[in-house]
Formats: sequence, C-alpha cells, structure tokens
Amino acid sequence: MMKETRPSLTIRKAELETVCGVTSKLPENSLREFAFAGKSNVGKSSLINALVQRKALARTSATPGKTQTINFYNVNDDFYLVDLPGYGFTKANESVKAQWGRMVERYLRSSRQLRQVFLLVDMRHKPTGDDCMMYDWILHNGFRPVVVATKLDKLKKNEIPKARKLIRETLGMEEGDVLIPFSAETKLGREEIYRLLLEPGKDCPEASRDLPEKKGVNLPEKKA
Ligand SMILES: Nc1nc2c(ncn2[C@@H]2O[C@H](COP(=O)(O)OP(=O)(O)O)[C@@H](O)[C@H]2O)c(=O)[nH]1
Ligand SMILES: [Mg+2]
Repeated sequence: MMKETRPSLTIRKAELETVCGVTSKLPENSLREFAFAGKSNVGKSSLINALVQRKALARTSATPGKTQTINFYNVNDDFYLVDLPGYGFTKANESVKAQWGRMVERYLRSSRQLRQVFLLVDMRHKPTGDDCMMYDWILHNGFRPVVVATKLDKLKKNEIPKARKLIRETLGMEEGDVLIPFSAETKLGREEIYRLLLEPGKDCPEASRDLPEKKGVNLPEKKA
C-alpha cells in the first residue's frame, strides 16, 4: 500500500456550519462552495473527512443514510465543502425521490458561490444509471463535473486503467474532463483535489459556470 503523504493544505478550521433540510432556506454564503454528489455509500463523507483531515467530522456509515440534508462545512473561513444528499433509490419511494430532486435542483440552480461540483463514483463498478443521470444533471446546470473515483485501494494496480476507461466511457466524459482516482484509506488523489479547490480561477464568481444557458432541467425522477 502507498504511504500517506503529508497534506499540502493546512486545516485551521473545519466546522459543520449549516444543515439544510428540505424546507430550509439555503444560506447566502460569501465564501466559495464546492459540492460533492454521489450515491449513498460511495464514500462522500469519507472524502470530506480526508479533505478536512478529520476522522469523523462528516459522518460515515456502512448503511446508506436516510436523512436528506445539504451540509455546509466551513474550511479555514476560506471555502465550503458542500455534502449533497446521496442517491441510489432502490428502496426509496417516489416522494422521497422527488423531494431529493427538488432539493438538489434548488441548490445547483440558486447557489451564487458554487464553483465546482465533484461527482463521486465507485471505482470498482461501472457507473450506474443514477450516476449518469447525476452527471448529465450537473452539466445541465452549467458545471463541468470533476469525477472522483472512490475506493481506489480496493483495486489491483493492473485493474486501474480499465476502470478509468469504463467510468469515462459510461458517463460520456470528454477528453479534457477530469477524473481523479481517490482512496480515503491511503489518501491517494487528495492533493489533486486540493489543487482544484485552491485554483486561482476559482476565486472569481461564476468563473466555472456557464449560467446563460438555463435550459430546462430534467429532474431525475422523470428521466429514469
Ligand atoms: N476501502 C475503502 N473504503 C471506503 C473508502 N471510502 C469510503 N469507504 C467505506 O465505504 C462506506 C461508506 O462510506 P461513506 O463515506 O459513509 O459514504 P457516503 O454514504 O457516500 O457518505 C464506509 O464503510 C467507508 O469506510 C475508500 O476510499 N476505501
Ligand atoms: Mg455520507
């Protein structure tokens, strides 16, 4: 196993600042926001913990969570990591799906500070239909998703190129789109994510966003 490298970002502060439920008003933050999307259990909380260098700031669990909230983690009073509610609705009923859709939709459309959306997919498997839907949905909202392939440590070295290719092809990623293999165990991939969080271009509002193109958005429950 690869050795953990010393992180280049010093965390002076990492706090869960805002938790938004379905009916909550979204915060009008002045700091930049980076959102993380993915199906339940893909490793979203583990990734956020790795980024803030805490064991359990974001709660991790072996069973997919039922609470649908958007959580804003303030990091160094410099930016927010935004934990979007997980999807993967094999057991969820239609009203839960619809509620999830409205909530995520509202956030993606209305946040003025959102700079980048990271989509997490499990590196061991072909992206699911829900993953593809989420990828397209992020695109429709004017962002180019950065894909983080989680649980890298579970793959053998020789399986990695094939897994990368399968993810890129299944999601329909383009040449210049970024795919970052990541492991919460070894922290491999973390530095590459830090670089994106600290990119100079990400300081300027709307920099990464293609806002004029407000086309109709397909809610996931309609698309499936
Ligand atoms: N081996 C390994 N396990 C992981 C990794 N990331 C998450 N997990 C495990 O996958 C499960 C779900 O992780 P969690 O972060 O709670 O997923 P979330 O539902 O997307 O927030 C937990 O048991 C984690 O320990 C990883 O990179 N490697
Ligand atoms: Mg979680």
